Amino acid sequence: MTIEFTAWPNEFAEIYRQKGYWTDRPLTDLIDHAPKESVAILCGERQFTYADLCQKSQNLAGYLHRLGLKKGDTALVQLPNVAEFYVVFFALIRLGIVPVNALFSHNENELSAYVKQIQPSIVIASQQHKLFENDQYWLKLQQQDPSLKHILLAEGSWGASLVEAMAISSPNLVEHPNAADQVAFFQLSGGSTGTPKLIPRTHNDYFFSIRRSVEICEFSSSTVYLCALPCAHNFPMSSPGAFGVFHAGGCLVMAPNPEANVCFDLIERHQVKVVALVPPALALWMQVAVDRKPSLASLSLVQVGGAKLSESIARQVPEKLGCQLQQILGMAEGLVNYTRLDDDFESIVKTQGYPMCSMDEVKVIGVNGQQVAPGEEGELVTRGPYTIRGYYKAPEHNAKVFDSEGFYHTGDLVSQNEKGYLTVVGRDKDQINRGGEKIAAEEIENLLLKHEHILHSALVAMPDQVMGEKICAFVVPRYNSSKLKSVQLRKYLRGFGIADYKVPDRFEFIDALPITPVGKPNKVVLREVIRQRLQLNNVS
Ligand code: AMP
Ligand code: DBH
Repeated sequence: MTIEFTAWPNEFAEIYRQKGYWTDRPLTDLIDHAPKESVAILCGERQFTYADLCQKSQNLAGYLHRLGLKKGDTALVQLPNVAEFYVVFFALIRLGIVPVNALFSHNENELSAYVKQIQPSIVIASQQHKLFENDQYWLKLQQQDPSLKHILLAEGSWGASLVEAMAISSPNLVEHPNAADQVAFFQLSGGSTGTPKLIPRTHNDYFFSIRRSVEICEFSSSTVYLCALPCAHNFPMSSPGAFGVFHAGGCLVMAPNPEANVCFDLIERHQVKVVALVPPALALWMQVAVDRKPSLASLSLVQVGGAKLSESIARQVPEKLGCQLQQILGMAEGLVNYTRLDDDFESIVKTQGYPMCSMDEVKVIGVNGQQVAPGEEGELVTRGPYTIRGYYKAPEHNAKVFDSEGFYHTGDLVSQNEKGYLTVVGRDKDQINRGGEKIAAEEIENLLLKHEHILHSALVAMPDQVMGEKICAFVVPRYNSSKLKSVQLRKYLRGFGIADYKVPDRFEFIDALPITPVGKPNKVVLREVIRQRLQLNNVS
C-alpha cells in the first residue's frame, strides 16, 4: 500500500536522478549514518546521542509493528518542541507509516480535519495539550473514525505511554520504509481555501532539499542549532533545520518557544551558533539583546523567513545581535530561496535570496500569464526537484494552482532582479500571514457564516507593527447590528475549536461588503478601509 500523490513525470524524475539530486535513499539515512556517540539533541536536561535516537526510534517502530501497524498506514502526530518528535518521525518512517505532524498550536478543528483526510491508525500526542488532558477528545475522534484504534501519549495518566514504547528493545525488527520516490510524510500548507491542504513529500525530494540546504548554509558536525520555531514547521525541520543538523552530524537544541530570554539562556548555555526565526520573534530578540548581547556571543547566523522582513530591521541585525543575517523565502510545497552566506550586505537586507537549486525553474508572471521583465512585479510560479506537483486528494484546488506544465502558482507577488534574487512585494492569495502563521481567510469566513446573525463576512490582513499583519474580520450582521459584539464572536469561533492564532484580532461591523465586478467581496477595498481606520485611531 502506498499513498496516492501526483508524481513528477518520468522525464523529470530521470534528470533529477542523473544529476544526483534524487538518491533513492530513505529519510532514516539522516540519522542512521551519523557518528553514534555524538550528541544529536539537547532537550531540557536530557541528552540524546545519535545512537540513542536510532535505538529509540527502532524500539518504537518495533512497538508499532507489534500493534499491527503497517506500511501505507497513516499517523496523526502532535507534539511540542521535544526530542520525542524526531524519535516518532523516524520510527514511523522505518515502517512506511505516513505521518501528518500537526502544529502544537492546532486545535480540535484542525486535528479533526486531518483525521478526516488521512484516516490515521494512530494518534501520537502530548498531555501538555489541553485536547489530550483527558480522553474526551480521543473518544470523540474514535467516534469520528472507528478505524482509529491506537493512541500514544508523550506523558500522561491515560493512554499508552510513548516513553515506555520507546524503551522496549525490538531486536528482530525488519525495517521497510516506503520507496524513496513515494510519500514519506505530509507537510502542512498554510492554505487559502476552506479546508487545510496536505502536502505529500517524498523521501527523494525532501532529502534533496535538506542536503542542498546543508551545503548552502554550511552546516557541519560543529553546528549547534536552536529549534525555537514549532518543530513540525517546514522551516525548522528542513531549511536546513533539525534534519539538516542530523545530516551534518551536528547538535540540535530544543527551545520550548521563541521567547527571547528563554532562548538567550539556551544559546549561552549550549553555545548555539544558528537559529531560525520569523520576523516578529527577531524584532523581540533585538529589543532584549540591548541588555543581553553577551549571551549571544556564540551565535553566528540568524535565519529569518516565513513572512516579510522589513529592510530597516534587517539592516540592524549584525549590530544588534552580533551575527550574520540570512533571509529565506520558503514554502512547505517545496521551493526554498536563500540569501547566500557570502552575498553582499545589500542583497541580504533587500531580498529573500534565490532558489537553492539550479534546476528550480522560477518564473515571475504578470496578469496575462506572460513573464514580466526583471525588476517588475508578478506572481512567483515554480517547479523543480523538490516542489510538489499536487496537494493530497484536492483535484479542484490542484487544477487552480498547478498549471498544465506542472508549475505551482505560489500566490506570492515578487520581483526578481537581474541577478535572479527575489523580493516579496505582496500576495495574491486569500491568506493572512500573521507573523509567519498563515490563516486561510475562507476557513474562518465559513465558520462566521454559520452564525445565525451573520449575513456576510470577509477576512483581510491589517497592518501591525509587531506581527506585520493581523486579522481583521468584516462582518455584515443579518438583523440588528447592535446584537453582535467582538467578544461574543471570538467566543463563538473558539467554540469550533480553532487554533488561537486564527481568531480575528479585530471585527468591523458594516452594512454591506464592497464587491468586485464579478460579485466577490472586494478585499482590496476592505484592506484600504481598515488601513485608514487604523490610521485615524492612531491620530486621535
Ligand atoms: P506555506 O505554503 O504555508 O508553507 O507558506 C509559505 C508562504 O509563506 C510563502 O508562499 C510566502 O507567502 C510566505 N513566506 C515564506 N517566507 C517568506 C519571506 N521570507 N518573506 C515573505 N513571505 C514569506
Ligand atoms: O513559510 C514557510 O513555509 C517557510 C519559510 C522558510 C518554509 O517552508 C521554509 C523556510 O522551508
